[in-house]
Amino acid sequence: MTKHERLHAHLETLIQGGIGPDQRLPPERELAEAFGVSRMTVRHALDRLERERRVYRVQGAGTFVARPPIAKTIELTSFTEDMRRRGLVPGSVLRVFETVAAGPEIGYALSLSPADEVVHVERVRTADGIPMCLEHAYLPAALVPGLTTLEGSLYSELHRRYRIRITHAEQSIRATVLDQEAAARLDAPPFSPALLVERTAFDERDRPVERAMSTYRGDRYSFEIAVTTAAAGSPARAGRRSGGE
Ligand code: 16G
Repeated sequence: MTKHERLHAHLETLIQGGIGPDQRLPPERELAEAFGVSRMTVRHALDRLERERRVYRVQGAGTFVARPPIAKTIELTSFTEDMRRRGLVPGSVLRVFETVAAGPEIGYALSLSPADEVVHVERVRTADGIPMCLEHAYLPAALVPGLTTLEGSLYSELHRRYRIRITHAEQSIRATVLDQEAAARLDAPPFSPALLVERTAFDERDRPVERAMSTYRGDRYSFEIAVTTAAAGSPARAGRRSGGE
């Protein structure tokens, strides 16, 4: 092993567990002496680690081991869980509960024929009593026999009553404006900005269970998605949603 390689191997060992995150690496001078290389060589090695975000430097204090990135995927949560995690009290105002024909679009999303029946639930979702989101959810009626109304969490009810657990979803988010009806329900000015989230949710057997359109007030909700470079070695997607005032 050359001196450079020994220095590199030593730094790797330190970073990968020799010393913990946010702990300081030995000073450049000390490393240079210990490995019989110039300080410039040590600096180049540290520069590279810094570019890879495995260490960070603090002016006048030294070089520290970076925390490994938190590998979080975009979490699939219900509105109820989402709000509780933020310390807000979730609520719902049920506007519509009906059984209707799926029609072409909902039918397509749920792998049903347009004439098949779906349960349509329209709710205004609130956090600490404040309207956050207007939600239309459509479920194949055949999957939820006997469901005639809904109080509380839809996902809890699906699990409690029908043993259906939503495990994954396809989701899109886009900008929109509130039409007059949505604005009235969300207590917002008409044509104010909003986020439309469309979701098709599946259970563990990969059956489409729900097609939902959730319209969030643009001033009360944001989606945060953390992205990392491939070099950071973590999944490219991570995220969380934030809500509240
Ligand atoms: C979320 C889902 C919605 C689902 C609801 C169930 C999005 C964009 N939408 O709002 O599809 O119906 O949760 O919430 O994430 P619940 O279990 O509290 O009724």
